[in-house]
Amino acid sequence: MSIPSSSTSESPIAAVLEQPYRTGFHFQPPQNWMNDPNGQMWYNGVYHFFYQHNPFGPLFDIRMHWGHSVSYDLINWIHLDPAFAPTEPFDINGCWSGSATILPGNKPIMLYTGRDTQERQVQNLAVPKDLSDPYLKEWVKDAGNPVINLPEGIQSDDFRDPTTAWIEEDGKWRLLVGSKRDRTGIAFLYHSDDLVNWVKYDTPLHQAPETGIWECPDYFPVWVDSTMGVDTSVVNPSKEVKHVLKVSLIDRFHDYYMIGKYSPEEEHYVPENDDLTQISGLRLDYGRFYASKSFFDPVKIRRITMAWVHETDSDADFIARGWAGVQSFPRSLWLDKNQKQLLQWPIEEIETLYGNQVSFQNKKLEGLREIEGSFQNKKREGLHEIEGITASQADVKISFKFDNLEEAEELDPSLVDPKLICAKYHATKQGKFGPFGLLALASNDLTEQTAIYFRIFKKNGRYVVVMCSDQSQSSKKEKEESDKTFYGAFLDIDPQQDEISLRTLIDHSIVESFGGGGKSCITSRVYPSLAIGKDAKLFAFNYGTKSVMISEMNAWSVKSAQMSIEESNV
Ligand code: DQQ
Repeated sequence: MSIPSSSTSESPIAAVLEQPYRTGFHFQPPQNWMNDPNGQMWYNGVYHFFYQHNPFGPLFDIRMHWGHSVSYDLINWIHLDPAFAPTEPFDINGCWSGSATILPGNKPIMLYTGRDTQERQVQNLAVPKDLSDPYLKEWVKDAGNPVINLPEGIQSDDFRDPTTAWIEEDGKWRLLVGSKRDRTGIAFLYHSDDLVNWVKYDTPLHQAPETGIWECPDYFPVWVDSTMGVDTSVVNPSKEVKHVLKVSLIDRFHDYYMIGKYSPEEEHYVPENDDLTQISGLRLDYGRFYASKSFFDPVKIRRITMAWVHETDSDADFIARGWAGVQSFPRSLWLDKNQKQLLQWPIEEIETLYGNQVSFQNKKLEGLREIEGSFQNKKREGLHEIEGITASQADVKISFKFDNLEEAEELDPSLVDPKLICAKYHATKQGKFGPFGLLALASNDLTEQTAIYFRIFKKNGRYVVVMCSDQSQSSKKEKEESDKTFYGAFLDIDPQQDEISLRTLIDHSIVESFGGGGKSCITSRVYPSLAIGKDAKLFAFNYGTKSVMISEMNAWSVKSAQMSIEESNV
C-alpha cells in the first residue's frame, strides 16, 4: 500500500517535528515520553511496535501506558492511540514492559507487567479485541489477571518484563520473568499448558551474582551457521541452534548477553561466556542502548532487535522540547561464524530512504607529523570532507587498511576496560595507528564533533583494535546539559588480515555505529548546537603518525521516514 503524507504545517505537532534534535529515520512518537520497546510482532501483513509511553507529558511517569504504532515496512509508521492504559486493579499503577507471542493458529497475545493496587509487580495477559482489525487497536485484558503473581521472597518491585513465550517438545509453554534476590540477578522460568495458569520452576533458567535486577530479559535461538532468524518456538530445529539470553542491567544501564545451550531435560541454560560480572561481558551495544527486545520476522526470516536510546540532558530540556526518548534503528542480528558473539546490522529497508550517494576508493590519509599533547586541528590536517550528502541524516560505510603494523604501540597491560582506553586515548590525542575514523555532526570550525574512531595496539604479541566514540566535543553545551562520555569496545578482528570497517547512521542527535561488520556497536546520543541541519559536516580523518588507506567509502543521504502518520490519513 502507499503511505499518505504525515502531519503537515497545520498540525499541532508540526513545530515539534521541526526541532533540531528530532530524528529523521529513528522511531519517535509525535510527542511526550517514550522508553522501552515492547511487544513487537508481524501479524497479518502489519508490523506492530509498542513502547513504554507517558502520553500526557515528556517526563517518565511510573503509571506507564503502551504506545502503539504500526508499519508496513518498519520505516514509515502510523501513529495509533495507546494500546494499554493503567485502568485495572492488576495494572492500575502502570502497564510496564512485556512481549508478544503468536500462538499456533495465528493468534497474537501479549504478556506484560502490571503494577497492582499495592504496587506489586505481577504479570498480565491481554488479547486483541477484534482479530479482523488490521491494526489490532483495541486489546482486552484477561479477567483472570494477574496470570503470574509475585513469587515468595521476592521484593514487590523486583519482578517484571515477561519474555515472548515459547513451546517445548512436551507441548507446554515456557517464559521468563526478570528479577533479583539481594544483588543476584535472576531469570525465573515458568511453564504453562494454556498461557493462563503458570507454574514456576524451583530453579531459575539462569542467575548471576552481583548483577542487580535483570530487566527486559530476551531469550531466543540462533542458527550456528546461518544469518537467518529462528522462531522463538522452534521445536526440533532442522539444524543446530544456540540460545541467546540478553538481560538489561539497570545498575550499569547496558544490555549484556550470553550465548549458550538450553537443556530442556534440566530446564536450565548453560552459557559459554558467563562473565556478566566482568568488564569483558558481551554487550549488544557499548553506548546508549537499553531495554532491547527482539522479535522473529517471518516475512524476511530474520530476527530484529530495537532498543531505547535514552536522553542525556535534563528534565528541563525534555519539557522545553515536549518529548524524550528515541528508538535505535531496527537491527537484524545473528550468530557470528566464530559462534562467540552476535553480529548486528541495520535492516536493509533503510535503502528505501537513500538519496544522493557519494563514493570513493583507495584514498590515502597520510600520517601526520608527530605533535606533543592533543591535536588542535587549526590547520585542518588529516581530514577528508565527505561532501555531497546531507551530513546530519546519512548512512556511511567506510573501510580502512594498513600495510604494515609492526610499529604499533604497546598497550599498557593495566588498561583492560576499552572505555578507559578511549578516555585516555581520546580522538584528539595522537598515536601511531590511529585515531582514524569518522567525525560526524562536526561544525565548520570543528569545535563540535562526534568522533567514531579506531586505534591499533600491540598486546602480548598480538594486535588489539579498540573502537571508540568520543562525545567530549559532541556539543558546546556545558557538561550538565550534555553527555561528555567516552564509549569503547574491543573489536575482535585481526587487522593484519581484515580491513577495519565502520558503518555509521547519523540522524541529527543520534550516531549509531557498527564496527567490523556489526561485531561491536556503539550508539551515541548528542546535542550539537552548531552542527545542526545544513551546518553539520562529515569527515574521514586520521590523526595517527602512520598513513592509512581508505579502501572504500560509500555514503548516502537518508531521507526522512514518515514517523507519525495519522490513522485518519491512511
Ligand atoms: N522500564 C519499564 C520496566 C523495565 C524498565 C518501566 C526498563 O518494565 O524493567 O517503564 O527500562
